[in-house]
Amino acid sequence: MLYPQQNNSRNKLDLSGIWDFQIDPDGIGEANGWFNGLHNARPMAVPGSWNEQYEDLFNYLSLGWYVTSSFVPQSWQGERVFIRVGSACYFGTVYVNGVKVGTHDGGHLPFAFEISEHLNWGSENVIAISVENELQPTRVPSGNIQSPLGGGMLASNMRTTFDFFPFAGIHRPVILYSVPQTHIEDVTVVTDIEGSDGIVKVEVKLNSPLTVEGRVTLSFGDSSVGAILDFDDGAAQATLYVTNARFWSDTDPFLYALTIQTDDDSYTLQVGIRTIAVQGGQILLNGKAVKMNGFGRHEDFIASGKGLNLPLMVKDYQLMRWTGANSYRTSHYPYSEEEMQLADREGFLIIDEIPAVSLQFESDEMADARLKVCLQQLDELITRDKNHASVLMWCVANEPLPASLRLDNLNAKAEDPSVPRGKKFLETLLQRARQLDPTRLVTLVGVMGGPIDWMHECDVICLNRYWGWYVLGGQLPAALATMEKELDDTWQTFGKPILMTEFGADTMAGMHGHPAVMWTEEYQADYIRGHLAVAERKEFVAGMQVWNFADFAAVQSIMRVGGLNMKGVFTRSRQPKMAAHVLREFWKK
Ligand code: BDP
Repeated sequence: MLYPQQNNSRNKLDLSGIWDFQIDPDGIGEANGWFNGLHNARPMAVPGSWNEQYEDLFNYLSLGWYVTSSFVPQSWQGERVFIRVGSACYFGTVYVNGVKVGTHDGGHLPFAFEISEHLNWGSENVIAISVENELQPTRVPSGNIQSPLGGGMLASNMRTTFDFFPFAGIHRPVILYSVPQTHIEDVTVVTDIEGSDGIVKVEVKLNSPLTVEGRVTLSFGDSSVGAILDFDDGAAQATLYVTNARFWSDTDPFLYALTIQTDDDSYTLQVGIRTIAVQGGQILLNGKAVKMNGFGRHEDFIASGKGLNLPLMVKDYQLMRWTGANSYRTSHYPYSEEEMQLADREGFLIIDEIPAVSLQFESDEMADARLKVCLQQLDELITRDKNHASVLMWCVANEPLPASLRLDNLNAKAEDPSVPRGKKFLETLLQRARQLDPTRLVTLVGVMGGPIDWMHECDVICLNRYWGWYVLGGQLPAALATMEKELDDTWQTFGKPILMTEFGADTMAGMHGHPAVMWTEEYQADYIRGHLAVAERKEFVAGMQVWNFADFAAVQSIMRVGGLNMKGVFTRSRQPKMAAHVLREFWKK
């Protein structure tokens, strides 16, 4: 799905701003024509979650209506016009001038509907979007089911299965865009390396099965290489050779501009030439071993919730660089497209994850329903992000949970029917990811005590481990020894690169202790120093990703002080804890 852009053949109108908003807990809005205007509206920022914009909406997850109006220029008439929503959590319905134009299931991914037939050209148009984020067992991520890890510990007032606040609303820009009647519908770019030369393979699809000629050009400074695109049945391929190419990497994120030109349309993408592979215990970027050091993160901030927040995004990249990080995982859902563009430009190595956090497989029926959702999410994610140089890996799940998992007895799961059911489910996703994109690595992130048998199809073994926090808390020497042994055993089992995708300790900024006890800044610093020191001795550890970059909103519970998960090395307002300096000591060397 191409990101909208403005050029001579295309137009783009960003509807970000203050919209009218009204909650609809009884679901009466549609019958009463709320799509034409709200009778009791209050202002609401788009993009943004509604929960932290008003106290009374903090815990509200049911239906809410957004209405605005937009002038569509006369000059757009004759073009095809679409409305595109970057993300609505969880279910969105779009109306234009009173007509329902489409619905979309699932958060964190974009969707678009053609609205050409419903527009008033050269005048105002009423745009309405209703959104609800009810926690439901068959949604992904799921809510309102029992978690094997004990729902009450992580979530008291909202029954999530996952450990972050279920922010609701329109989280990313709503855009009106126009394209020509015959237009470029999709572009797929795959790059390769031969010696010092770069190879750029381009596939282009038009929206109609035409036999026409177009052109593709790759430019860098004053030079360019190009090729003819011979469209047959609306599809064309070309291969470009770049002698002495400048390869994209975390240390030199060089991007070329790739432009597709047809008689009617043109589209430009930023392209990095790079390869990605694994060999033994190493991840190879452009044939050379690279470590993916950094963080698990969240899209989360005061007031904006999960809404796109551009200054915050720039600041977070600067802070990550300050620690020496070069990588992160989009835990636990796809991040904004703007964020992926910045990762390309700044040279961050991304593990790109669908919203499949804390999947459960308690029955065939439930597993089938969730698998359907996950397959759609994977499809949508790969369609959206396949051309980003920064994306090295697709991650199909975070901490899928066997029904019998218990943190106090990590081995008790013989005869658990959710184990084979889960294996089939996860392997289906891994295979689908590989089939949709054979050029990238595929993985899933395993929970402590989860079946390692679920990971055989992964290219990289991703482990979330809390030795020294949830298990062996306050006993760092024993915790680190157990962690080291587990790493060695896992390497023996798989012979594949291992990434620690989570390890961390809740820490109240400003709390100190000597000796270092749990929750103090000293404990978190020692905990992270200990983990990084072990990892340094293991060549097969291909990266360490601390949980978490910053403190983030979780659901209220006895485990989350002030409703926050405090495992950040930065506070929620982005001030460093002692541990952030420890990261610099290791990653800036
Ligand atoms: C892991 C989850 C993550 C949690 C973290 C924690 O993947 O979402 O926030 O633990 O407990 O299990 O802090």
